[in-house]
Amino acid sequence: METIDLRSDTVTLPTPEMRAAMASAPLGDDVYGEDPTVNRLQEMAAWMVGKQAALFVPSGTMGNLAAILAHCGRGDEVILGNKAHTFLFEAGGISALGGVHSCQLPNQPDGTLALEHIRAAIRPDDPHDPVTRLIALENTHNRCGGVVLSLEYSREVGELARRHDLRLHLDGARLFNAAVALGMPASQLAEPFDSVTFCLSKGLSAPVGSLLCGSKAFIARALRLRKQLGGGMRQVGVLAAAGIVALESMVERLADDHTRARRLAQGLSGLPGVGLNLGAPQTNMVFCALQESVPQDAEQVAEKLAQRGVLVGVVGERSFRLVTHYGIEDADIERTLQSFGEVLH
Ligand code: TLP
Repeated sequence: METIDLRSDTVTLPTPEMRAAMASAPLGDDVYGEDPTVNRLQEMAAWMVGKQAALFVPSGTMGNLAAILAHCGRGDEVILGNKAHTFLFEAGGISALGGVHSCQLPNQPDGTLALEHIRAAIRPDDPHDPVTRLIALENTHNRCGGVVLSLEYSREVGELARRHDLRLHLDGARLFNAAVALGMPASQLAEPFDSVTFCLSKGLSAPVGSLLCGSKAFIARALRLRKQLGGGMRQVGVLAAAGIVALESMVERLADDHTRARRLAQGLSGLPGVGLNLGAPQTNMVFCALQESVPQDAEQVAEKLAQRGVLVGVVGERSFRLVTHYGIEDADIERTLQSFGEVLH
């Protein structure tokens, strides 16, 4: 029985084309800036996101960390959401390693931060206060259900940031999911931001790596920070080669994941005992919850699903996250629905 792994799109394996590209990639020492494959990936990424330059980093976490440290000094403040990945799941790196203070605003169900909340959080010039330096958004927003932030909203936050001389960073781990869902180039969606992180190793299916994109001066600062964080890699073109294939051939395919997520959500909502706790999926994530009538909790249900070869993410006492990705086919969705039906019967 083949396992259906819906825990995350991070579980994707490289495509045969990626493995072939990795085996034959021209290489050099990237700490000297001499890996031609890395340089090519960085140029492609910068172009696709509409920024002057890009930096290959080992993970989305390091991309966000280097970005926030490049924008903020010790004691400076970043405004972000209380459901932001950077706030919840990056091990507090911005404060542990950068001394950056965070101001957490409530994420609205649509993944946004209310403009009036941002406005009220911007500090006056007062020696009692930390200096507000940065606003960080997330698109798609993971914990808000994989929802898409609109370009209009991002522009409004961008204007607010500029009026107060603040920088604006995007955790765009799944920026291409957002772009495909909106039918818009990623460069347009990224336009209001000073810096953007996006990941190759999620729906784009490369094995490792993320790109941090921004102005040349910003990327020069981030390069030094990457070195400080131990992220200077050597013949890393072996990984960048897979990233190039990901950007060339895996972006449009994300639409299939979105279609399958909708089918999964529709099927789950038709099962007695299951409710969609974050509404219909906009991209590749389905969040659902067990209703009161179900005597089992999420861990118990997940365990029984695992016995049937279906792996799901438990994100609360009674709730799950299921993520579609390269490697999940239509038949897997149907088998997942069938397994849920059996376990909840
Ligand atoms: N997210 C992972 C887990 O850490 C939760 C997942 O399975 O979704 N930003 C966002 C929005 C993310 O969802 C993630 C990974 C990251 C950053 C961090 O990327 P990595 O794992 O490459 O450090």
